[in-house]
Amino acid sequence: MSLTNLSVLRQQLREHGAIYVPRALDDNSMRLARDAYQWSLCHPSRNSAQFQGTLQSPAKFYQDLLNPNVLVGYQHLLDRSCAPDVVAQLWDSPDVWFMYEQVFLKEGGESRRTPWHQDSSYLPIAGEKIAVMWIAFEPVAKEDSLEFVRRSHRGVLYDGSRFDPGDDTAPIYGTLPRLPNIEADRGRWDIVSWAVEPGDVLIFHPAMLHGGAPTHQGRRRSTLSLRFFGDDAVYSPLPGTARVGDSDDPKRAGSPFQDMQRNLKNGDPFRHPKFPKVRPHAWTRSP
Ligand SMILES: O=C(O)CCC(=O)C(=O)O
Repeated sequence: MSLTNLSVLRQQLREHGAIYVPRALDDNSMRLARDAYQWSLCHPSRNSAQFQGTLQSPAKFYQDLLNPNVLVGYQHLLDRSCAPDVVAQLWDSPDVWFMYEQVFLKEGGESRRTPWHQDSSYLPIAGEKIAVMWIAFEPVAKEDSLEFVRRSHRGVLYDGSRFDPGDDTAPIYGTLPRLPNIEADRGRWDIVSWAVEPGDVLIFHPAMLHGGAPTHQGRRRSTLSLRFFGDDAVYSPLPGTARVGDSDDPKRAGSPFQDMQRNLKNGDPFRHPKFPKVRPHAWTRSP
């Protein structure tokens, strides 16, 4: 597997923070990705959530992430698909660790947007070699796709979004700058998006401001986000936020992030036995 225009893709990922990679995943990799996605739907974790469609519509907007048994359902994908190799090529670096998965399903009418946010607002990790791979299982038109504010990974780290149906910018911590209302003033922002076909992927740095378009009547959007990190990733607790990894956050209790909060200090290599090294193929997998 080798990517075309690799040097351009590498440069754009570094500078713009998000790229479209056509035909990144071959048929076998897509089959493994579908199997993993189905496994997630069949094995909801306690992090799974059903968001309201819009305030007016009952459409489905389901997500799940960080399943503690993910390696049962995702082992073949991580081991035998080319997804980690794509990331290794883009980083020009052989070492790739898997952090966690996230599945989204929007269908059944007018679903709400995925609010603008940065994944980094939820994650105690810093580094250049961190990537989210967004894989869509149906063709997605540009206007129905994931959107990004170009170069925002070099800008402000905003507070997380609570995904409050009444206010996309409602903060989770109150200690970081509040998210701007990008939807209210889209012209002010350098927004990019791409149409994708199954096999194409979007890859972005988790500090990128991004948001997902709504889906409409008769449409379904099922997507899988895989999060990887590389050898420069360090533990970096979020400034002024006690919540990530806190024991009083039920979703995080017992999660690798909670262990890290106890055992790592700022700047330590970002490592945990639940985040296995997937390339080169020397698995250090925990049961
Ligand atoms: O697919 C979506 O609507 C949102 C995806 C997303 O926010 C992510 O993968 O981080």
